[in-house]
Amino acid sequence: MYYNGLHFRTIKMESKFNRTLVTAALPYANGPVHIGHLAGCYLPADIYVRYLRSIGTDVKFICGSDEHGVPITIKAKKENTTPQAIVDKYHSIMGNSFKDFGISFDIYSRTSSKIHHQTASDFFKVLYDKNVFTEEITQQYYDETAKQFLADRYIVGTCPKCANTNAYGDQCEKCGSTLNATDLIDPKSTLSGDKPILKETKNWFLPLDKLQPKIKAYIEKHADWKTNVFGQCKSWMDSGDGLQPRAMTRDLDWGVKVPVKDADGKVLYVWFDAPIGYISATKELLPETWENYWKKEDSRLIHFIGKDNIVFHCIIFPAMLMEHGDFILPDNVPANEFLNLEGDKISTSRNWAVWLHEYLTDFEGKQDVLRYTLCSNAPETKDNDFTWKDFQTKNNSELVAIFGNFINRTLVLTHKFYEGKVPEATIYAKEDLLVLEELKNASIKVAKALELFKFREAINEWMNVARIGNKYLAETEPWKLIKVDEIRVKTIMNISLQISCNLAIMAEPFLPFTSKKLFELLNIKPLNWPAASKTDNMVNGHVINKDELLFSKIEDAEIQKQLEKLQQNKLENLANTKPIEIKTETTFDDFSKMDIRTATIIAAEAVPKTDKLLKLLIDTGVDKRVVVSGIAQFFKPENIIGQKVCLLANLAPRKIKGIESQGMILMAENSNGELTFVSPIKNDIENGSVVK
Ligand code: B3M
Ligand code: ZN
Repeated sequence: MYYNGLHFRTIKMESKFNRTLVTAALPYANGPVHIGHLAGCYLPADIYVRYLRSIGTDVKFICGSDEHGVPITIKAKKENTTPQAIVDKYHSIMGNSFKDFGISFDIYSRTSSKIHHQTASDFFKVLYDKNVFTEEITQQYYDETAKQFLADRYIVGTCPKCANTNAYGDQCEKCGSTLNATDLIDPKSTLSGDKPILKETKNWFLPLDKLQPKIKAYIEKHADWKTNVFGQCKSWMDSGDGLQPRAMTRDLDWGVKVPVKDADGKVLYVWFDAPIGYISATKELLPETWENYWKKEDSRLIHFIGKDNIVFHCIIFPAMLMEHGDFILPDNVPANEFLNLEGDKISTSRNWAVWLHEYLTDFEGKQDVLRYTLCSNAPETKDNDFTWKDFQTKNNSELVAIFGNFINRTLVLTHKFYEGKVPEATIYAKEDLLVLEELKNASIKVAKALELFKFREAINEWMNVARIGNKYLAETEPWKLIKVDEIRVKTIMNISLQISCNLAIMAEPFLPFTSKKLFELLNIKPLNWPAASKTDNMVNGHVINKDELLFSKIEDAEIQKQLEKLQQNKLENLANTKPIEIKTETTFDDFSKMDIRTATIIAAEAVPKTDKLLKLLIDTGVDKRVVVSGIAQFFKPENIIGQKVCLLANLAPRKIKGIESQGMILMAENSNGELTFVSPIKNDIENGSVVK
């Protein structure tokens, strides 16, 4: 990292790249934006881009709505409307939220646009013509009433591994197993409720297995990626059988039509078309010059995403780009982990979220407070928690008490002593020179952290400048000194104004609204980053504007209101959860085939390499046997020893993770999916008693 007189650049950026394309994941247009989205990728991407603009990089910032795929069609069904109506509604809500929070995309496009359909279709055609895909005929579930093939999420059935009756066609959320739809016992279509039939269908697969060596070489060149990203890529390739072919087309009617023969009723897989959305949006933004950003080796491509999108951006999309041949590959993919809310996973369906549009009604004009909190607490290396209490502390003890306080004292004193005119610094004392030195270094420290995608560190270094300023004022006490040494006070106030100005420059990527306001208070045009290494931006005699507070205290009552709102959502959510439907009729004979006994858990341990499974040793009164149970999320092994249970004792034994499970313990599950033991009330009832 060095300073070349104009820009700060890392050696890498300076030597190789002349322009940068930054993308932020295209959010599904199926709901409004919440703080998890913002913290996960839009805020860090925006900070990075604003910084690059400020140092003079040729940069474009690309985003848009992801309007295809099952998430959209499912939402449409839920709201009883068409997919098009859903994407129209949310595309505009989301776009507005981003704008309101200062996310400075150069374009916010959408994948339902004509230009995108054309671009994605052409891209597929190139790979098809190059014989990249393998054609495979597979058996897929088909709903004869709804007359359509069923995507994985449209099929529910019983999990073959844990007997959960609500497992999806791709995954059982209870035991965490990855499934194929055809693994499900008793599959049902969620469209009609009917039992689907199996029907042959042809799809086109990207042979990631064959491409693995190339992809591996690409990943290994990027050991500089964030450890969470690099590690995940490596483990995808190194574990099990490595990469597997993946279908790039789907039997669905919502999406980009597959542009080849014999492909009626098929669309591109949403994860094939969505990343191409970055290309189409660039084309839309720059019809003449878009290719410079995508096809020239001196261009740098950076994808900001959340951790659940890593495989698509680091493996599948690069593989597509490689096979196409005309494009550069992503140079970095700085993915964040997840943000939780008050100790619980953010969830749209459970309404456990802070929605940006609601935040703005409650905290009008306070976008930067949220930006500050989310950045200084970003889930950069691990999942992190947003709490309203912490939000209040960040505002009151940092933005108000440190930054706001320093600026306010500087502006007020400048008006009081000099009628708002910047005083001249004449003689510098040792402590002045030290502060000026720290000020110059700060812009390098912040820049370096930003260039390494360390946004928490960067914003903290920025706040440190205000800390330095406060300490300087506290130690020199110009309000007292004015009576005895007017000359010296001029120097002190001049330096304080220089610090204020540099704070405004460096605030711009993080807190753009505040930066703008501070420049207005200082009565100067916004300056770019290189000026932050100078200490004479505020010119002698220049008149600043009347002081105004940049931040105000947030009271306990406001925080309480937010907490109550969340609590209310939780209650409403509980009230709205539908009772689980009664299964179809059965007979007494069927019931009496089941041998259910009271029993006791006498030993328990976690099954290695799983999150969900416990291996239990059960005393049935008749024998002692091993049962593998998917309850590890709810119970610690050490807490359930001695627990009385009911055991289905004549269930056919099954191997789970290599362990033979001989029976199943009965659990009650509430509508939130929480489990509790079904246990005889009389605790000393002997083991082996028959439940009937
Ligand atoms: N829409 C997934 C998501 O919103 C997906 C990202 C696409 S990026 C090309 O998390
Ligand atoms: Zn399961």
